[in-house]
Amino acid sequence: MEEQYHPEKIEQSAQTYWETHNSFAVSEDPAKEKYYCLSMFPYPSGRLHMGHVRNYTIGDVISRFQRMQGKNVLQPMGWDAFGLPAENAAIKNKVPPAKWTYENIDYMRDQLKRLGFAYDWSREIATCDPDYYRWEQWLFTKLFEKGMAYKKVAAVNWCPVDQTVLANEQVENGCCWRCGTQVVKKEIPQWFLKITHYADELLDEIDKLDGWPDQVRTMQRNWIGRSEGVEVKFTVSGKDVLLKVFTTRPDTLMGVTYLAVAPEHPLAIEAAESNPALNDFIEECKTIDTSEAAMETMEKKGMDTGIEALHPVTGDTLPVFTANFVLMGYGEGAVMSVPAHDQRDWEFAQKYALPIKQVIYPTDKTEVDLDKGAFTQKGKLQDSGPFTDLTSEQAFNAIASWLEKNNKGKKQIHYRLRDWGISRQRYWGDPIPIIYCKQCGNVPVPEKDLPVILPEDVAFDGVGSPIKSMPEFYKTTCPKCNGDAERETDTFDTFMESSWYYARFCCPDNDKAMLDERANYWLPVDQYIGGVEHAVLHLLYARFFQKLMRDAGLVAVDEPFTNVLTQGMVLKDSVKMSKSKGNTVDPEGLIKKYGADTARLFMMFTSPPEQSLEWSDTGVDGAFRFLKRLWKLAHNHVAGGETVQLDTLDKLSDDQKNIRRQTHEMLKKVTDDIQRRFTFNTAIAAAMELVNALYKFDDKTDQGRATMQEALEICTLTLSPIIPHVTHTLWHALGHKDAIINTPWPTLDESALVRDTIEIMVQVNGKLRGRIQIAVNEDKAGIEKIAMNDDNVKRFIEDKEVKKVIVVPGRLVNIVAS
Ligand code: ANZ
Ligand code: ZN
Repeated sequence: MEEQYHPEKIEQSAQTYWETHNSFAVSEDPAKEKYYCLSMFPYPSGRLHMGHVRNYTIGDVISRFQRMQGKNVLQPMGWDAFGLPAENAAIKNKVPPAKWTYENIDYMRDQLKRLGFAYDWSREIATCDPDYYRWEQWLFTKLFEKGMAYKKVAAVNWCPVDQTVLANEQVENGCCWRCGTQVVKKEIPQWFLKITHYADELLDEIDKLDGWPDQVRTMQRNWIGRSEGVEVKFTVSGKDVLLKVFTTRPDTLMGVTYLAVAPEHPLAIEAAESNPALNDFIEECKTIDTSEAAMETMEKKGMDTGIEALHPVTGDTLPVFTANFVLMGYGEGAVMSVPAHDQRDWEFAQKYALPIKQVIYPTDKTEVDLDKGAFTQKGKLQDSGPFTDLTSEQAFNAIASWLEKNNKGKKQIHYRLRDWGISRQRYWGDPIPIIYCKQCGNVPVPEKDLPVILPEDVAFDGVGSPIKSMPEFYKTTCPKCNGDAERETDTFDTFMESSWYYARFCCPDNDKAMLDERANYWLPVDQYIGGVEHAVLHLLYARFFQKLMRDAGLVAVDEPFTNVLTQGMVLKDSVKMSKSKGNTVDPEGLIKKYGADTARLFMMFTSPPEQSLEWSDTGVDGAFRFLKRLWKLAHNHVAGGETVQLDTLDKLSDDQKNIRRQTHEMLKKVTDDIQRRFTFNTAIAAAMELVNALYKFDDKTDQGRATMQEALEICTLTLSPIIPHVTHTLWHALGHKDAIINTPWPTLDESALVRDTIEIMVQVNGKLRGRIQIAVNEDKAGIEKIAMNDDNVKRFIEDKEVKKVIVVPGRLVNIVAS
């Protein structure tokens, strides 16, 4: 064993060993307990960033630990390879997106290998590979046949100058990122997946996901947003039409003073035909950002449509407004406005001088000041005709029944969740496998003709997708009637590919089917690790796909991920490390200077995985110094030659027993910290403490060296998931032929934990004056004698008279003297 720690050399040799021995390749073994550990795969942007290093180190430590527990561990890796950045880079560097992507993959794969992650590389997936995306196309055609995929007209961002659709990221302050023209909404036909069909199941099963962070579960619940309410029908005066609204507060029905419809609502559009001002207002609303965040903060505006509607109970006439905050896509695209009890309606009523009628009062009868704002809580009803004096809860049911009986409404459940729009008018994505035929309509590409391959060798200028102007791509014949037809040139949202990659990792080589029985061996993923930014969409879409695949008979389990860990951010100077902040530290420099083990150790030592991690140069240095210290300790020990077998405890000296106890205490703590709590930082701290104790333990006797040998072995084994390279070398240096990667986790020796002496405190007149070691079975008289004989204690009592000695066994001795 060399005297100096040379990370580049030993890391290289450990990696070569793993590669030549195929150390991380796994197959299904029914005799072994399986463990599937997955980290969110990266977008191949070009280089790894610190967030990746952290994410993948956490996953790797868990995987290696589980493997040492005897489990059959699958840890795969791949590339979320379609998407917009490749198109941007293509414009900038004049390389086709495919070439750019594959080059990045090659570079980043090397970086991952350099970090020593235990991936089964034989399962690598790149989602832009036709062998992968063909199955997504195949599933889509099945979903189309089942009615789970459908087409409807929906709005996109459109640049009138570039004549192109823009992704949300390409709209900057409402303008086109290329030419600065104001972006407009354009209605075009697009494909949707019926995620709403699974809304209830997706919601109900959140309760069972007890291995998920609570925060993520709450976010998913809110995103699905189930609300129970009532659909109320208002008659439009002078017309034979009904205006339907959805409300979660039917108890406030008697306080409705006006109605409001979305600008795209048919009633508003009809009224605008004879009202130019209204028409202008509706046009103006089309340019606004309807994202949730924007809707919250924008100024609430509206206009009277001139239409009147009749209150279903009183028959009073109510004005119908159109308002920019009413969404066409939610409920019925219309609301009954109750300004006394809804803050938004209240502000609107103030602005347009509409009446405010209080119908709910607080149960504790406190005064309500409607000049200050709406009273939005539930309570009891007043001025509500037949419903007066009911509680809000009673009124909910009473009013719903009344409406139902009079055919003016019914109870209804609404979801915030919308069907998933999956069409993108981009080039670098999975082509949607549909053929348009004038005779036959939308025809799915037959299985035998899949995949529809995306041409990769294209000239890409960024204005429009090249396949939209490539007749050799889109001109085809109809699979049904053989007539001339055209292909869909839109591609799938790239969230599609990341929604099922976890399942494909189980059988990536199957060229006959999307999934096979191997998926049932490995799924669900036991531990999924990734960024909290994916807490809603990605995780929800993956859960949805699991159900789609289950209902297509491809997999058995209902949920894809048993446990989810969302790792915290990597910060520098307390702000997120990011390109836009210009405060990144390149992992490559770190690895070059210190080696991968230092990078890994720093990541795991600095904070527990769910908390943010503050970058620190001194922290990195500290991690490096520890590795050198560990190396030197082992070197000094190994230089003394071979060691003998460790004797039984009763033959060891107190110091030797002490070291054995500390060693096994550390083993116990590290096992628990990693397995149950994922607090790798405290596990490492325990190992560091042991190393400190071992430096002080200078016992060159045979049993002394045997004690040291055991301590170093346990230290090496327990740290090996975190710092796999240096421990690979140390393990051999400690005399083992077999590689540490094939060695199980050490066994705890409970007997080594037993202390035969304990330390207790000795007080004189209530002040701590000494600490004594006593045998655990020492009686009170014996303890008293030892305490009185302690040198320091003696100094405090020698010129005094001892009045009383109180012995609290196991804890302390208090001597009262004066
Ligand atoms: C009357 C009312 C009175 C309401 C009151 C609330 C409080 P959630 O819970 O999110 O489902 N609403 C209904 N459709 C809408 C649309 N298309 N655009 C904007 N707002 C809409 O919200 C349901 C509530 O949101 C409904 O209940 C309705 O306002 C409003 F004291 O009706 B409520
Ligand atoms: Zn046809």
